[in-house]
Amino acid sequence: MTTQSKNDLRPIRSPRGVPFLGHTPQIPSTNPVEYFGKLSKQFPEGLYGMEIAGIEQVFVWDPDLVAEVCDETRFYKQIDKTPLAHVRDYAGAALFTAHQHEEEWGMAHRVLLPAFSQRAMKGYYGQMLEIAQNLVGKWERREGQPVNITDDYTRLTLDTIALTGFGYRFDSFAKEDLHPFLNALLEALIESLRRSQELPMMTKMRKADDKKYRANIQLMRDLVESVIKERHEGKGTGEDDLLGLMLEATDPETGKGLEDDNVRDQVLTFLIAGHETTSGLLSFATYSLMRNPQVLAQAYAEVDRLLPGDTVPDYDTIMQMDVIPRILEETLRLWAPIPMIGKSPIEDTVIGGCYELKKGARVNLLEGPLHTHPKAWDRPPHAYKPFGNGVRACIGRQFALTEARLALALVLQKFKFADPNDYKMDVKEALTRKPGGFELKVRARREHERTVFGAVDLQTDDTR
Ligand code: MNH
Repeated sequence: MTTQSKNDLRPIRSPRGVPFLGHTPQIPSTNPVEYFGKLSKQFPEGLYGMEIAGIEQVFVWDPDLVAEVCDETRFYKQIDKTPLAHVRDYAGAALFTAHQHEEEWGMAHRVLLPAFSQRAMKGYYGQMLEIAQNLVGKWERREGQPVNITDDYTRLTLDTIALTGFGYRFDSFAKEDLHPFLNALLEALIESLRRSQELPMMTKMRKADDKKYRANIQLMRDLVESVIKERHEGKGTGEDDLLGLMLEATDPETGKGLEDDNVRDQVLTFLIAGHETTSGLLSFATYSLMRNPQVLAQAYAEVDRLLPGDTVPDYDTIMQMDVIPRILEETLRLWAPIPMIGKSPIEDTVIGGCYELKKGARVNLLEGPLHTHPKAWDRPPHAYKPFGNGVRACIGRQFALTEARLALALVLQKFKFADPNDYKMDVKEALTRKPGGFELKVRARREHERTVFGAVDLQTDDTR
């Protein structure tokens, strides 16, 4: 960057605030990111600043500004002063919430990366399929009754990461209620978010909430302890899943293994990060398909072509799909399950040639406004960030996409959906977002509803 004269600098504009209290009083206690997204419409320059709980924050979504913020020589993933600083109360220095400078991040990243290669996905596939078939089984038993789509996708994704990662069975489809772990997690996430938006003084005054928060954290840790204990007692070590790797592997760079407490925090992190977002993705995808019957018809046609009759999908078939992955990508564009990520400049810097950011300033990248910005169409590399950026981007991307492709393919092979209550999107934000109260009726597809492909059709592209 060339030297900047003071004259080139322009102030970052702000919505009107309250003297002394900044913008804190106007932040809604539910769905704050939705609110930040609405405010973006008032600032065509693609960024604005706000003071929340005494912290200056800058929100950016213009693709050119975002491209600068994604330059890892200038910006890093910010934990301090973000909700993640509070998520560390239970996720510690595990992958998601570790500071870039903490040794724990690099160690876990190096040890776990091989477990997330596309090749590794082939190894998890059988277990992914087993859980997806449990979902199908439940919906077959519920034929004609309303099912809570989001809750069932949550059962699916939680059971999948627990089984593939840790050999642990939640058996969520056998139970009427969601596992208590999920409620504890939801409440803890909401509390973390709330703490990041209020002055510490306010947090201290909410004694009962604090007690509840600690109890929720304890419940989650107890579960993780039992997952680890089961491994030590049962199958023993030597499994080549995530837990096996974390217990056994030494980091090539430091020559050390992961500490016990760190393994505990990683297991909890994977149970959280490995299910929340993918269930949101599947829920938003199903919602979007209900609203786009032509796309739904294309998805059915793809499934009927690749999985005729009762064909059980194998890994290669899932990888050959085209329409379903595009539906998932588009869903991630319009409904990114993690709607905002935090970055900070390593040194004082200037973005867009005129907006000054101080070292360590908190910069929030707004996914929704970024993904729908008119410039997004001709700025591809940095205009689509549903999995975050750089070394701190999602490690579980292939895992999520493999699991989601399979689940969507299987439910479309088997079911038709009906929306008798005309569901209106009601986003619920915790750290991730999901549709709230999303119910549909499901019923088995009949033979005549399946797309019929003749031998000729199979050889041409225009089978629709
Ligand atoms: Mn995931 C980081 C989105 C599925 C495990 N994930 C991130 C980030 C985003 C993200 C965005 C970066 C956050 C930040 O910068 O603060 N993740 C997703 C989405 C899906 C998803 C949209 C599904 C769709 N993630 C998964 C799955 C797993 C997983 C599945 C595990 C099996 N994600 C992680 C971990 C990190 C992460 C671990 C932290 C990586 C790191 O910082 O090194």
